[in-house]
Amino acid sequence: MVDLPILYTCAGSRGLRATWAAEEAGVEIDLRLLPFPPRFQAPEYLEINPLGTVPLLIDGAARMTESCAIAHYLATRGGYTDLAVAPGEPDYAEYCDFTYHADATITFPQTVFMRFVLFEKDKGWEEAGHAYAKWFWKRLIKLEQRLEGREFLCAGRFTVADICCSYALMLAERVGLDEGIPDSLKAYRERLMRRDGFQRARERESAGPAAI
Ligand SMILES: N[C@@H](CCC(=O)N[C@@H](CS)C(=O)NCC(=O)O)C(=O)O
Repeated sequence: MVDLPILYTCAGSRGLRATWAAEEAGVEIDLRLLPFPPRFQAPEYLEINPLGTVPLLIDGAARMTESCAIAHYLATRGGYTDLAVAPGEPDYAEYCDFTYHADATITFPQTVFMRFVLFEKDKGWEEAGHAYAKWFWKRLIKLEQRLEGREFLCAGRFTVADICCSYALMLAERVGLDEGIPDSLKAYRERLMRRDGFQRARERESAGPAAI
């Protein structure tokens, strides 16, 4: 019997990028849903991931803790598929850039907003948290401009770069950051959420408690 890659995640967390990529790529995974945040709600998880963060992918000897890297890995695990852009193809550079951009530049200010405004209200950091909300909205300019006249970010097709960036737009809606999202990006998000692969991923994650 072949061991499946094991994905530890919390429903609706950044791990949705990985669950979604697995569905789109047709890669079977052993999905293990944890309560959020695992460092407090499932402290035994720290033994397998001392960071305490989700997602974590274990595939044989490989262990990965970055949602965008996991999404790309699942899309290319058996060789390049249309879900990734291969070296030598047009837009390969842009594919790499937007896949990294998603978490490093877009989700980063969102998580500071969530910590300061939603999770640790009692610390008196709310004002700073709202400044991070504005910073997040300003940073959407790159996505907005790239999608002018395009349905998808790269190579004229749906790829992991879309999964990674659109997750940030979905998170924004859930945490009260939707007012600064341009209509064109809302429409992009709605289009991607209608995909069968997204619906299946969300359905699979619905078996666990929601993260946010
Ligand atoms: N850059 C990492 C960040 C992982 C991360 O911070 N995940 C959040 C959930 S969205 C988490 O686990 N937070 C709980 C904690 O830090 O204890 C990624 O993209 O996967």
